[in-house]
Amino acid sequence: MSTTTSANGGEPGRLVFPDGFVWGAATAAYQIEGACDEDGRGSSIWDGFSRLPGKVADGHTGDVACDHYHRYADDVRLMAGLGLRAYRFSVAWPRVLPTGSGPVNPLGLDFYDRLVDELLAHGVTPYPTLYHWDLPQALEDMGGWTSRDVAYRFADYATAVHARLGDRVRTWTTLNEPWVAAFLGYCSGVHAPGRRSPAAAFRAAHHLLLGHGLAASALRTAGAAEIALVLNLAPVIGPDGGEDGTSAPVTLVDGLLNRQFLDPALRGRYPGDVLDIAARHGGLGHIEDGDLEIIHQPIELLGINYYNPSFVSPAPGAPASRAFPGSEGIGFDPPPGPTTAMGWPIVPAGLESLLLRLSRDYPEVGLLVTENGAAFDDVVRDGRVCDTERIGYLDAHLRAAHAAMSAGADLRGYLVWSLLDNFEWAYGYHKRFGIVYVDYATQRRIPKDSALWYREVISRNGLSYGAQGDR
Ligand code: GCO
Repeated sequence: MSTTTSANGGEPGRLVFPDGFVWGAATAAYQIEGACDEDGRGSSIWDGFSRLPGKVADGHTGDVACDHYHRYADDVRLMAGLGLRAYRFSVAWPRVLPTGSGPVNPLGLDFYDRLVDELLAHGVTPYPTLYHWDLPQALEDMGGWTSRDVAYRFADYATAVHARLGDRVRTWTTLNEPWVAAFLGYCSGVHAPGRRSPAAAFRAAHHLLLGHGLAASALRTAGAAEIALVLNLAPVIGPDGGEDGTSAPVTLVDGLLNRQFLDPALRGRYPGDVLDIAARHGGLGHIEDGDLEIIHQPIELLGINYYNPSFVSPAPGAPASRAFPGSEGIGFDPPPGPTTAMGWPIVPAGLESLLLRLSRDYPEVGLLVTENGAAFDDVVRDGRVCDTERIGYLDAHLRAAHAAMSAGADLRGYLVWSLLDNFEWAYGYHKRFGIVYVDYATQRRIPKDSALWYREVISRNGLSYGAQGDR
């Protein structure tokens, strides 16, 4: 993929992306499918966790969500109508293997068969993610990701899905955000399975990476053309505005959030500073000889989920963040500035610097923005959602991505998070990230102004100059 992009594509006032740039949107199974008890689907850790009092806002669950399991054909038509070229979705492990292993549930695979065929019939390329946090409960009952065996079960599951879909799916993502699965799921406990042990989190992180390597190897053997790993990455910015690892808070948080996953997957080794922290929180007994060779499988794409930088500063006496073991004395307060409805700072430049860092430090892998987007307090008025803030957010981040590409970043595409408003984990349905509004009472879909704007961007393969929306 050429990364040279003409600044204006020959026309005054335009910002053009390379031919073949992949424009799409992303979702995840538990967040949109619903039908949690249908066609043989087994229970996932999120089915149980969302039913625990106080874990999810107002007791919301994924039982119905966007009812995508039944409405997928209409949703695919909606995608095609917006001109999407790619759709990133996740396969629910408990639909395919209800207890996580053993015999395949054919009805579960049938759904993804139908979905892939519908996408291809509408010219939309499927980008399945094999794990987006909905671990079968039966495997959690055996230790979940703290159990080394689950990594091997994951590779078996990946093989089963590829056996059904591999003739039509080219690009396979193993994991979505192993840091979130491990450190929000097993350390802070704000995500399923809700455990609160730093030692468990480091074990889970390692076994997730091991599962990635085992699955990548199995997929490659089965003939997969492209393999990706999706990470939630962020520039870590110190009080002086710097990102380099000169300050201890920046080094620690960058190591735990970014390099703990980038280096094993792309360099075949853990960073020494991360090993030191893990050794102090439960030890390194879970890392066996040969594991890093298994994890370090060649992959074609690094998926980047970018929302905002992580801001850190010395905070003497502050307790450790529950998600960052060893972060005593570190503050995580962003500087004043515009935020989304999640309270996340809006910093498009962070995407540019992240893409340039990844290109510099890990040049052997292509890049794909697999999630970028924002929640805002959307309101329907006269059948329309005028989400100018979201348009501004997306416009600014696409400009940042374009600037990184112009500086040499090998960025292959951009998938907006998310196609639909959906179940935002512990926030339930209170946070709307979609470019398409979902009225959960009626399941009616309303393309927001941002969807119509994105359709224009895709059709032009670029942006107009100046402030967003200038024509
Ligand atoms: C993530 C997950 C998504 C979230 C989105 C907004 O990146 O956290 O992949 O499932 O819904 O990022 O938080």
